[in-house]
Amino acid sequence: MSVRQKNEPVDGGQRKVESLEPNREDPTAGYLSTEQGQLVDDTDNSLKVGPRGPTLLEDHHLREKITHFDHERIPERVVHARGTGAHGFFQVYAPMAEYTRAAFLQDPAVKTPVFVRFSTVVGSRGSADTARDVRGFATKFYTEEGNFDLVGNNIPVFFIQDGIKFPDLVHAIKPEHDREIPQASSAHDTFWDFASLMPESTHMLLWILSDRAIPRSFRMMEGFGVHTFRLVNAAGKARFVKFHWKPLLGVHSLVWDEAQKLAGKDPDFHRRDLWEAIDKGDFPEYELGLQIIEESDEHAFDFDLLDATKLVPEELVPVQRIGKLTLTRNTDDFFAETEQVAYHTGNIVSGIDFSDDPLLQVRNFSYIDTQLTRLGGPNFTEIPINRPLAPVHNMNQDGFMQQRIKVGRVNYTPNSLGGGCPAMATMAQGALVHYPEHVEGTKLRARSPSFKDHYTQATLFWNSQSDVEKEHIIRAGRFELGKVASLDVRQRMIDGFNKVDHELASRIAEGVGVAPPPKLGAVLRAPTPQAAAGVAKGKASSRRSVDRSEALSMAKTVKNTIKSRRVAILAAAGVAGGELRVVRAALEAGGAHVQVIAPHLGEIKTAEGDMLKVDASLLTTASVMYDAVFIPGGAASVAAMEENGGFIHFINEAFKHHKPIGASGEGVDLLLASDIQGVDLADPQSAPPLLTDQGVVTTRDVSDLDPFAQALIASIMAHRHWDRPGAEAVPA
Ligand code: HDE
Repeated sequence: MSVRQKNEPVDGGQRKVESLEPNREDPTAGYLSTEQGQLVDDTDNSLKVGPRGPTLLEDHHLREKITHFDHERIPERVVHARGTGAHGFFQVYAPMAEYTRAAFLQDPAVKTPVFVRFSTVVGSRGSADTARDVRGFATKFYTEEGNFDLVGNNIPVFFIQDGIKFPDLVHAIKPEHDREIPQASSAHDTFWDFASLMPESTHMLLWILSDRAIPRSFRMMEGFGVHTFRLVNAAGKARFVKFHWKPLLGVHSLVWDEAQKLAGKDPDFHRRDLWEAIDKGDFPEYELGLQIIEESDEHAFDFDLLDATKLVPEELVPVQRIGKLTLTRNTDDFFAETEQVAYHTGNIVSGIDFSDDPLLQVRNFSYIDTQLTRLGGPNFTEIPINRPLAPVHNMNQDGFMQQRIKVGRVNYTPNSLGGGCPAMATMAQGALVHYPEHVEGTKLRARSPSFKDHYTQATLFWNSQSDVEKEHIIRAGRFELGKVASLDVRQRMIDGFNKVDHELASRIAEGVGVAPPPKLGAVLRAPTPQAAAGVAKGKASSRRSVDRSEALSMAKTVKNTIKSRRVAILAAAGVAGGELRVVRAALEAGGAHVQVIAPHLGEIKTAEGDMLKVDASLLTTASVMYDAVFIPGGAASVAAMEENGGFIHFINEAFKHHKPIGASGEGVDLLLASDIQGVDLADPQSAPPLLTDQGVVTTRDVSDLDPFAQALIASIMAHRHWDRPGAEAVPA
């Protein structure tokens, strides 16, 4: 597109601004104007006395432009400051009337619009996406009965049981107060000091140390409502419910070394991944899952349903998948949409209700309160991204930035001058009538005894992990505590882990200069009798629990697709263009996104003599940005890459991060020149022509590359190949 000349508006000089949707506008349409609508003749030079100044105060356009700029920032979120959002829709699979009267969960033909914001918790707005952290997964459903916000995380439990501890938790985990170090990291003294004194956080700590805290993509992580909520049907019958999001691409993670490197190479890794996926039409999909629990089963488990440090094992209450969320549209205006969206756990619709979880109860106060500061006043509900699609009629008025112009004299109820309106709705008409829960008790500051077992589910999580996942938890523990200067804190935390599992604690201890703890007898880890009594209300024999839960491990997640996986093809001048194209076509047919990486941008000449477009220069990219790598043959190409440490490093790193690697023809020689070890590579002398070993696929025979491409695809589906003893030895 040619650059438009000054005084040449795209719309031919019409001052009408095309509205794409209400509240959306195209700033490039028409002539440049001030906020007051006056046309501007020059926005490049301030008004001066003579060309060398001084500048005049009467330059209204200048002052307005600078003033507006000066006020562009609003306070970032206290937590979850770093995030990214997308639009989409939700559709239920079948009417859910048996369980809930919520209108948006009845008709499979209805597409309810949603806006989802994913986030990290600890870092500030400009921090890196790949920090070890919980991810926020907040969904605003714009239902016909008003907005329902499911403000969840990608981890099903939380650090604390009572919201009154939230400021302490957040103060401890954020950068340390006196020095504002470290950014977006829990690996520091104040966090582990707090955590080691808060046994209730133990279960969550295990999740945080696991690979769940370093997701590969927002598109490949689960979501959880965390708290127990209620579903209530039209007859008023209530059941408890836990909300889940299940990603159709499966649950996949990065490795920690990769996550740290990405924080430098591409701090926007997750944001970019989501944007590009939606842009390319790879719409992220998640099924909404419900665990429904009869009220009569409130005390049937060996934990309290109101305790947010506990999950309901899927083996005890299966997750029913009842509908699907699809993200289909990127934002037009990051600030107006992602930054200004205001989620609130209190935003529910008729048929969905709260439980008495003391964490949820505090959240129901906090979210609206925080918006008053963040968005500057009570009218944030009128900002387009927050406005419900359902009509709004009420007597709220005035305040900063009021957008509505309310007509008439009547601004109170009851009234007769306004005909008694607006009228009150009934439950049958969709009014948000709260579940009439019966409550009674003594006013006191206390924690229920049924909340006191802090270790059983931490041990359940640990026992449910695969060996590889356990190893990653141990290493993460060594990293986190390894950054803690205080020996007392490290010691106390090892003692805490010892109550979860002796091997876990001893192995972390080994890495952080703490003496291995003694093995504890089972009795020390069991819930106190008081706790057990509190849960079961005297019926201990009926309490349900499990020792292992497969759903808590990522090992058996979905591994049947390469859709949207990023594959790097390494090439230089003289590359075997035929090999490259055949394999690329097969990968793209499977839905992968393939990029040719060469020493420079532009084009390279293939061995066949034609020109091949380069997608990225080696300088601007890195193996950590890709899921897999393929090296086609071409003697000159491979010789050039052998001379370039950058390509060798690329391969070393991909191997170290357990990624699928493919090489054909002379491409195998580049693998031989790298530092990868412990795998068999196709060798013209001794090995079979096509060889797959620990996710490394090689062939010398390039006459028919189809079997090779299929083997590489299978390797990419597996996501990571953990069974590589040589990976740790690779210098990268
Ligand atoms: Fe939040 N949380 N939170 N939180 N939270 C906020 O609200 C709070 C908790 C979660 O993308 C804040 O608008 C308290 C659990 C998400 O905009 C704030 C407590 C879970 C987001 C707040 C919790 C969450 C927030 C900051 C303990 C998982 C980002 C800015 C009682 C179920 C939403 C804002 C977005 C954001 C308070 C605990 C999830 C300060 C007091 C548990 C996904 O209001």
